[in-house]
Amino acid sequence: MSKIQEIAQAVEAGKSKLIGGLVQEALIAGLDPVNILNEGMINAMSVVGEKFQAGEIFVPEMLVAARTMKKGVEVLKPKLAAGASTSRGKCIIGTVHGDLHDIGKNLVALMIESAGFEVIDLGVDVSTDTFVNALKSNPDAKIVALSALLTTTMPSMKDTAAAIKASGLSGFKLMVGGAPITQEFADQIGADGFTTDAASAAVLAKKLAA
Ligand code: B1M
Repeated sequence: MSKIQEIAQAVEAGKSKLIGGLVQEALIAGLDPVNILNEGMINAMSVVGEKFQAGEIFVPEMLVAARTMKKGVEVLKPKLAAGASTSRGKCIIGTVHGDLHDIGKNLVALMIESAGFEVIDLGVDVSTDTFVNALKSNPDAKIVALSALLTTTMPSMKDTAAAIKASGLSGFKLMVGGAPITQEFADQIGADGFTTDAASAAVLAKKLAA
């Protein structure tokens, strides 16, 4: 079994005590950190999602898989975020109200930070008021980034986008993403940009802030 397969299996099975060592071993063996993330951990989370949908596993198993992935990402972080500086301005990011998923949002935050932004991470289940207040407290923010993982929280994203527009604040760009989000939905809610993954989110943030 390859090291990547071992990592994927550890994430799927929620082996949180093993994951750090496995990721270290993969890095020492010279494997690409982005491959470890994508092929090892993100793919494993998709399998976890499929098993949940099929009723083969339940929320507690999803939770331990998520915890395991987070531990693995901690080990990868220094490799993924090399060269961070804060010269591109501020980015306010959060997962919208009602939504507790943060692994993807954290990866997006990490990549945007490593692209040179100062990231203000509001966390998960972030209310529209919290987003608007963060923007008021940081009128120099260049980017507001919204994440949603549930079809049921897409309306929260829409409400947040509407509240931000209604606040009359300006000088920033709004970008959105997350598994159920599409370019069509992003256009509908008036977002300035949409991407499907963390790496392209960082590229988009740079483009929007330029
Ligand atoms: Co949840 N969950 N979950 N879950 N969960 C999904 C999302 C689901 C698809 C699983 C499934 O059924 N197949 C499903 C949603 C179905 C739907 O709405 N269509 C689901 C469900 C139903 C639920 C609950 C309702 C289950 C329940 O309680 N009955 C519940 C909801 C809780 C809530 O939020 N209110 C729930 C709970 C949880 C846990 C708490 C147990 C846990 C989250 C732990 C955590 O995040 N700290 C969890 C997990 C782990 C998952 C899966 C298995 C994995 C998510 C993940 O971390 N993926 C997920 C299945 C799946 O994704 N295949 C599932 C890895 C991560 C790197 O990818 O988050 O997609 P992702 O992020 C990507 C892109 O989306 C993108 O870039 C990221 C990196 O490449 N991206 C952006 C994300 N944000 C972006 C922002 C951008 C740009 C790109 O710009 C701003």
